[in-house]
Amino acid sequence: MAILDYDMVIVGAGFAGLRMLIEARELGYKARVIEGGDGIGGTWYWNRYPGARCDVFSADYSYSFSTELEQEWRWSERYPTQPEILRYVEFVADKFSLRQDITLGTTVHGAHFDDDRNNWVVETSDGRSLRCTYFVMATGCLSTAKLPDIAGRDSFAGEVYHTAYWPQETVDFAGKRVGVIGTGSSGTQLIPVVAQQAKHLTVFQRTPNFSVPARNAVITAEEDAEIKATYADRRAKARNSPSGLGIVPNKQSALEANPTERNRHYEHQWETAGFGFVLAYYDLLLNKESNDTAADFIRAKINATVQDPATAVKLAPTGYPFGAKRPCVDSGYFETFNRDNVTLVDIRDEHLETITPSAVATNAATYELDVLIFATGFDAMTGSLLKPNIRGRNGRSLRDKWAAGPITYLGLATEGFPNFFFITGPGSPSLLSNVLLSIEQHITWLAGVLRAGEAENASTVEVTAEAEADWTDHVNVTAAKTLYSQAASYYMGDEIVGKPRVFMPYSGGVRAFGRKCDEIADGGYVGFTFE
Ligand code: N01
Repeated sequence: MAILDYDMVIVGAGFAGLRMLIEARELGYKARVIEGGDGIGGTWYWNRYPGARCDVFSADYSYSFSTELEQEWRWSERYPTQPEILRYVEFVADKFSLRQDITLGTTVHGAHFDDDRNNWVVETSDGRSLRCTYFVMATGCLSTAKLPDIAGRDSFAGEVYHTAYWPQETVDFAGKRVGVIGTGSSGTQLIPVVAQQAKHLTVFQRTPNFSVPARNAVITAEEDAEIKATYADRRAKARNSPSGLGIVPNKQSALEANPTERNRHYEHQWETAGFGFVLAYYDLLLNKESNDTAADFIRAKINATVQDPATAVKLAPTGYPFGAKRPCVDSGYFETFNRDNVTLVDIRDEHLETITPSAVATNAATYELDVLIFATGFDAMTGSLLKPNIRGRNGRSLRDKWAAGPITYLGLATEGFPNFFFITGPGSPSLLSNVLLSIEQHITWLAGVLRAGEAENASTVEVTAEAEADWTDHVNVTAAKTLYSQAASYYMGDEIVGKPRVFMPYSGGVRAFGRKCDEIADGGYVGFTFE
């Protein structure tokens, strides 16, 4: 008999890892969380760049498992800042005494399934090997930051930052020439804040993004009381909605509304909906002609906001449907380009050639800088799952198995890797949903799988090749009905040169996904083997 260190080892102390730890305790397991950072919070520990906040309503981007927690915590804004979310995570960790089961500052290099003993050996950066029954990667979908492959990248001698590895100390931009490469959600949040402080800001944009206004606001005492009185309803609505945001999509097609009505509706959504703008009509992501109406509306807004016509043209997204690449939710992004101290460089016109010790150079000009910020995103969805060398039955590596793209059952498990699970992995609604809701759904459902395994005295829980092939096929068929493949995006693996081009998240929505999971559970966890 092998001696087990833990029943479960969980990688990552972000929202998913902490929630998994709470569930593991409920299951009666001895569990350990291994976290690479020197603090808990995952995404919200690392991404502390100026302007960082969530674009999901705070009350929805919160745990639902404890009514006491819901009643005790008071959110101050609709869209909470990174420091507020981190305070929430710390509050949860203290309230539920989680810290004693978390090891910080330690990464997992690799893990292998021991075929003889039916358990996992997890290798950590402090040289230890932890033996456990269940191995769970709760590493998040956007946690392996990506640096661009630009000649001379590492030669810059000034201050260099990546939004996803922002230092703890305040960065002072006053009197400095700052360059930002990247205009996704992180860049879009950071740019307006840096522009207010820097002597000059140069933004290097490759693909213009669709962005809708956040319309953030303080949550008043009355609103807080209302939120607290209606949490149960709110959660039910969220679970019953496609995105997990509780927004009921408009049942009308954009093409059914006449242009005046449609414009009025878009105006209303623009003022109130934030990310929900994408649900203004049910078919915006299904029909290109419908999508064009929303895309045209947003382009007109950009044009009306940005004073310099040439800059407005550069900022207007074209060539891909609205929503097919993750839209941004901003606070004063387009207005920032009306400032005298901000320059937009469109690197589709001016090819970005090299980074030197003091500048970023294109084929047209050299931009001298004191500070260079990479807002260049992540190796999404599979990056963190494939970083450690994970080997399943007979030493087969996950990297080999997923060489042509991830194959999973429900985004939770993969055949040949018994007792191994990942939270909001490829094949689950993950990045297309309110990820907090998806995390909790995945974890509570996984608990049901594990209980079923225990009821059968099984030493391994594994998915079948047939179940994962069918599910992966369903994920592809569902995505093929949408416009998602018409954009180069991290949903499709386009963010990394050479990454297989497959659509990774499940686009059928959290409601359909939840129902499918319930159906599988009711059928006795069809697609799993318990041995
Ligand atoms: O990363 P991104 P992000 N040369 O991949 C550019 C979540 N999030 O950190 O579009 C030049 O979106 C790249 O250009 P292109 C949210 O899910 C949420 O901003 O590939 N440029 C793009 O402009 C979000 O979607 C919140 O052509 C290069 C940018 O870098 C996700 O995290 C806040 C380049 C990367 O954008 C990721 O956002 C922040 C190169 N070689 C983040 N390589 C909220 O909740 C990349 N780029 C609000």
